[in-house]
Amino acid sequence: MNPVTNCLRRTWSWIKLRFMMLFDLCCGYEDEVDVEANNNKNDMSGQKKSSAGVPAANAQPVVHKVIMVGSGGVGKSALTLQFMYDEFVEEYEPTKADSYRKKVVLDGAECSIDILDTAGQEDYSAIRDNYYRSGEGFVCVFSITDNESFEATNEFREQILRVKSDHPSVPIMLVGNKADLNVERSVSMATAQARAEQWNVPYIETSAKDRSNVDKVFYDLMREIKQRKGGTLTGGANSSMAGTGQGERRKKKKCTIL
Ligand SMILES: Nc1nc2c(ncn2[C@@H]2O[C@H](COP(=O)(O)OP(=O)(O)OP(=O)(O)O)[C@@H](O)[C@H]2O)c(=O)[nH]1
Ligand SMILES: [Mg+2]
Repeated sequence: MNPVTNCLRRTWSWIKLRFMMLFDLCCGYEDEVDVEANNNKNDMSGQKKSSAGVPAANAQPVVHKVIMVGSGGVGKSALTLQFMYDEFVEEYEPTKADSYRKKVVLDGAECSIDILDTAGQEDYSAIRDNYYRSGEGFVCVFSITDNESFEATNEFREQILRVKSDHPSVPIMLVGNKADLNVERSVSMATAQARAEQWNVPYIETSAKDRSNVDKVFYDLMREIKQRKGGTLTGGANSSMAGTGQGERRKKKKCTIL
C-alpha cells in the first residue's frame, strides 16, 4: 500500500474514531433493550422485518462490532487492512486506534462490520478498557513466530472478560497470524489449539501476507455475533458462546447533557 494513502486512511479513521467516542459520551449506549424483545422484531439475519416478513423499507443493516486485540507487531492492522482493502502493508507503524466499517453479505443478508484496530503497545494499555466496552466480538491475535505474544493472549482475554463481565460468553477467536513464516514458528499448532479448547473458542491460523483465512476469521466471528444477537446459539465445544444462555440485555440509550 502506498505510504501516503496509508497515512491518509489512518488519519481519517482516527478522526472518525474521535467522533464516535464523542457521540458515545453524549448518547452512550447501554444495553437494557431485551434481545428477546428484539428477536420478535428481527429475523435470523438481524434485519428488521415488516409484519409481512419482508425487510422494512427503512431497516438499517445490522452492524457487528469487532475489536482486534493482541501484542504489538503481531499483525492486527495487517489483517484488518487485508480484509478491508485486499492489501498487505509491509512496513510496521504502531497503531493508536483505528476504526473501519465495511458492508458485507453474510449468509445472504446484508450487514456491516465495524472493526476497531487497537494498540498492542504497552503504552496504550490503560485506555483499552474504554475501547473494549463497545465490542461484540474479539479477535485475539498472536504471531506464531513469537511465543511472548502467545503468552500475552491470556492477559488480553482476561481484560476482555473483566470489561465484558456482564457478557461472559462474548465471542472471542484465537488467531495465530504470520502462518506464511512457518519455518520461524515458535508456537506449535497443538499448543495454540489446546489454549483455544481451554477457552472454549475457535482457533484459526492466518497470514495477512498471503490472505489465507483472513475472510474466515471475520465472517466466522460475525456469524457468532449474529447468532448471539438472534439468541439461537446454545454454546458447546469450539464455540465461544458457551455461556449462561440467559437473555442478553442491551442497555438503553441515555443522553448525557454536557
Ligand atoms: N510475513 C508476515 N508479516 C506480517 C503478517 N502480518 C503482519 N506482518 C508484518 O508484521 C509487522 C507488524 O504488523 P502490524 O499489522 O502493524 O502489527 P500490529 O499488531 O497492528 O501492531 P500494533 O499496531 O503495534 O499493535 C508489519 O511489518 C507487517 O508487515 C503476516 O501474516 N506475515
Ligand atoms: Mg496495528
